[in-house]
Amino acid sequence: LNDNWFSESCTMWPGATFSFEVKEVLHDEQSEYQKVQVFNTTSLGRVLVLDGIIQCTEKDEFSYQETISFLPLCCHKNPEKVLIVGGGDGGVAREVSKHPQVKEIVQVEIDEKVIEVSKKYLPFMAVGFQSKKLTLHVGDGFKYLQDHREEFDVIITDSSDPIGPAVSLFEENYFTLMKRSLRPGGIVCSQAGTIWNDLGLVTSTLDYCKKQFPAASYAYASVPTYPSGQIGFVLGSLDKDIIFDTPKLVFTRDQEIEMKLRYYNSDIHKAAFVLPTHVKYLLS
Ligand code: AAT
Repeated sequence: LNDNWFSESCTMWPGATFSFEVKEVLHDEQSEYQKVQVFNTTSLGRVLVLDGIIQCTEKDEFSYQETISFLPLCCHKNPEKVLIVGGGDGGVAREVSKHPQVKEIVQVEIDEKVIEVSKKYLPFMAVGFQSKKLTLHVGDGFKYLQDHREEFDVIITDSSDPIGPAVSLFEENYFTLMKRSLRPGGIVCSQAGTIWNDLGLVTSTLDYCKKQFPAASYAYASVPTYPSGQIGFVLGSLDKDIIFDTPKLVFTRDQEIEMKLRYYNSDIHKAAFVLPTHVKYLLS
């Protein structure tokens, strides 16, 4: 903190940084896994920061949480049982629990402190933990998958960046484990960095996914407070004929309102897979 301004700096995107003005430090603590901070800010509402990296802001968290949830859910013909890895703020659980076909959600978050702090300071996301569909475990997502076979229709990896506890979630073995834990026709969707700052990470994650799944693709959403203003996702499917960019389930306007969707709709779904020329062929 310099003159009440916080700057997000990380070796993953050297030489440039995003900053915001802090009104109040609500929480600042080193957990067993990472430094956990929550700020109240002048223009972004409340902000969760882990090891110096912005995880979500009250202003734009919905675009990330809705996209990482509804891209895979709406590509699946009947996503009854869903696994969320990470997502300790509760935002993805909040979105997944809205989906009419989802009956059961299991979530595995490694850091109990993130859950506790989110319940206290970020109730607009932690409301997701109140879902009756949800069973929450504290533990390592990688280890959890080692003990679960053919159980889930969709696996969403809402992971922090590959520094610290999330490193294993970006390895090829993780995609092997996810594949084994899916039911027939299953789909995975993982946070996978951006084409602007992390092209190496995007290509390696997509390659691992392609090696394990007969169909794989990359999509992105705009999130102004993430590095480069966007975030990407790698999707993999056991169904080789899947068409990722056409949702199987299209929400009506009434459903959008009832589900309080602020970013995701069926046009956004299709657009999320449209890539700029300089990466279109590289990532196809
Ligand atoms: N909902 C958007 C916020 C996140 S949080 C990512 C979560 O993943 C954190 O709570 C972290 O504790 C958890 N996590 C990290 N490693 C593991 C693991 N091995 N098993 C289970 N949970 C884990 C995502 C922010 C993206 C930031 C982009 N720059």
